[in-house]
Parts: sequence; C-alpha cells; structure tokens
Amino acid sequence: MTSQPRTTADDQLRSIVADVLAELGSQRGSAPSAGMPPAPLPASSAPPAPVAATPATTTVSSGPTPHIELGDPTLNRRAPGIPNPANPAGLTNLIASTGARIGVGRAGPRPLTRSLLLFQADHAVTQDAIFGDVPQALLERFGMFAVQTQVTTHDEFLLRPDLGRRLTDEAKATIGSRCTKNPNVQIVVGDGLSAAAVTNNLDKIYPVLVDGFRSAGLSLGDPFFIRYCRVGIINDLNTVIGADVVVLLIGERPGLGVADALSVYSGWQPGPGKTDADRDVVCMITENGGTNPMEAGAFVVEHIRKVIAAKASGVALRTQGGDS
Ligand code: B12
Repeated sequence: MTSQPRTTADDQLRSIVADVLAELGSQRGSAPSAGMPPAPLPASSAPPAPVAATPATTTVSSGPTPHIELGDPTLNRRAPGIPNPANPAGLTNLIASTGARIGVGRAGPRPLTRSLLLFQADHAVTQDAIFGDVPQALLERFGMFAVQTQVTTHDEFLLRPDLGRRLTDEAKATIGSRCTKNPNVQIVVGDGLSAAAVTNNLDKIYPVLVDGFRSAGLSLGDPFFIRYCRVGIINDLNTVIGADVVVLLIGERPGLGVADALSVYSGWQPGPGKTDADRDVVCMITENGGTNPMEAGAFVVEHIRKVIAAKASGVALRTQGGDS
C-alpha cells in the first residue's frame, strides 16, 4: 500500500476544516444541527423538555477559532434527546424509570455532544470521590482519631487492595493505646473508594447507630477513621480490639451518576482467616437515589442485634435462619 504525499493530505485536511468552519458560520442564529444540540433546560421542577424542542443556544463566534457554547450538561440530565418522539410522555416516563442512559438520541452513529459531555462530567465526579479526602473537621466532630493502612498514596490504594487490608504497626499501636478492648460493637469509618460517601452521609447515619446500639444495651468501642481502607481491614483491626462485632462504614465504588454511596459492612468476631462469606453488607446508602442514611442506620442496628443473638454473621447467620 502506498501512502499519499504529505502535501496532498495536508491540503485535503485544510479544505475539510475550511468547509466545516464555513458551515458553522452559516449556522449562527439558526437551529442546531443533529451533532450540536442546544443547551439543556436549567434544573427546575418542570418536566424535562425534549432537547430538540428547546431553544437553540449554540453560538459560534467569529474569528479563526470557532467557540461552541452548549451549556451545563448536568442540568436537566434526563431531558429526552430524541427529536419528535412518537410518544413524548411515554419516553419521558421510560427515561425516569431507570438510571441507565436511554432516550439520549444520537448524531448519525455517534452520541450527541451533550451525552459525551455529561458522561465526562459524571466521570470527573467519580474521580473526585475516589481521589478525595475526608475532612478532618468531620471526624473531629464525632471524636474520631485517624490511622492509616499500609497504603501510602491514592494510586497505590487502587493498585494494591491487599495493603488496604493491613494496618501499619504505628496504626496498631495507636489503636491499642486509644481504644477500649472487647466491646460488643466497634464502629470504624473508612474512606474506601469514595471519600464523598463518608463526607455526605456520616453525620446522618452515625448518631442513629450510636443511639441505637446504646438503646439496645450494647457496649461501644471508641470510634476511629482509617485512611486508604478496604473491607478486609476488619480482620486486622480486631486482632487489637477483640470486639464481638465490627461495623465498618466505607465508601463504595462510585457509579456514573451516584458517587457518594456508603456501605456498612459488618461481621461477628472478625479475625485472620475470615472472608466476605462471614460478613454482611448494607449498600447504596445515599440521599441521591439510594437508601436514606438514617433509615439505613436503624436497619443496621436491628441487624447487629440479630448477629449478637445468633453469635454469627454472613452465611453462618443465614444457615441458622437468623436473618433473611
Ligand atoms: C466490586 C463488587 C464486587 C466485586 C468485589 C471484588 C473486589 N475485590 O472489589 C466482585 C465482583 C467479586 C463481587 C462479588 C460479589 N458481590 Co459484590 N459488589 C461489588 C460492588 C459493585 C462494589 C463494592 C464496593 O465498592 N466495596 C467497597 C470497597 C472499598 O471494598 P473492597 O474492600 O475494595 O472490596 C470488597 C467488597 O467489595 C467485598 N464485597 C463485594 N461484594 C460483596 C458482597 C457481600 C455480600 C459481601 C459481604 C462483601 C462483598 O468484596 C471485596 C473484597 O473483600 C457492590 C455494589 C455496591 N453498591 O456497593 C456489589 C455488592 C456489594 N455485591 C453484592 C453481591 C450480592 C455479591 C456476590 C454475593 C454476588 C454473587 N452472587 O456471587 C459476590 C460475593 C463476593 C464475595 N466477596 O464474597 C451485592 C450485595 C447485596 C447485599 N446487600 O447483600 C452488592 C451490593 C451489589 C448488588 N447491588 O447486588 N462484588
């Protein structure tokens, strides 16, 4: 196969760019093309209008570089992207029934620019959640000190889950000196895969847990925070504390849409050799389309009462008939 001479290819490219610029210039003030939908409506209580029916706001400035303005793609994210749908109300209802990105329309075989920007914006939110830090002030509000696993950076946290399941010697010494031993329940908070989950939900769920456990007559250990934390850490920390039950509040892997969901993992007498089969989880705790943190807290308290009564968690609890 022979390649075209460079000058011919460059000339062709220049010609294409000139055509595109001419077309963009001719569209100024007119309705957008399929590839350039107008900006979505601002967030409001009004039902979302189809993208194709909203007024055009795409603008192209004069000068050598075109400037395209599309508006914030995260506003009115559920606006249908299909022009002239046969059943507009049905389409709106269908879109509202799922978190999946349906009814978004297309520009030829490609996604609309709006869809791409929204995807990139949601991805950016997940990155902020994963690489963010839980504010010290929040932990101090609940009297929590902080320790760290054997992970030293956010990148290492993603690459080495095994290190996120082990405390440093310093962390074990701190826990050993500051925590009450052998409580009924030890509450621990970990950043996990979403600092935003802890930041947004801790102040709602934590008081419910503490009040609920106390009302149930259960003794509580001293709470603390673990940075770069994985679920399996409960085995390691309980070699120091010796709790009947460890309750770990930890950030879940963020999704493209909800990035602040918290999970509560728990287990009866965690220790070396215990696995996820010995643990339970209450997941998707968030005010953004998940279980309300206060309701989740009440549910966790009831669950831990069953664990303590049965002296078992995970699969062992189910096989005893101790929980559904
Ligand atoms: C990633 C994930 C997995 C991965 C975990 C691999 C890994 N190393 O991360 C894989 C694909 C292996 C997996 C498998 C399972 N998972 Co899963 N998983 C998730 C997911 C998407 C995110 C979990 C997370 O962010 N954890 C927090 C981080 C920081 O924890 P981590 O230490 O990095 O990882 C540990 C946990 O993720 C844990 N884990 C993952 N799933 C489950 C499920 C249970 C019941 C337990 C106790 C622990 C557990 O395993 C990892 C290693 O210890 C959640 C969805 C969600 N909204 O949370 C579902 C979710 C937790 N999983 C669920 C289920 C049911 C399972 C399975 C039982 C499915 C099956 N039938 O085989 C298995 C059990 C696996 C096990 N470990 O024993 C359910 C739990 C429902 C419930 N309340 O009981 C969830 C909520 C999904 C759902 N909505 O149905 N899972």
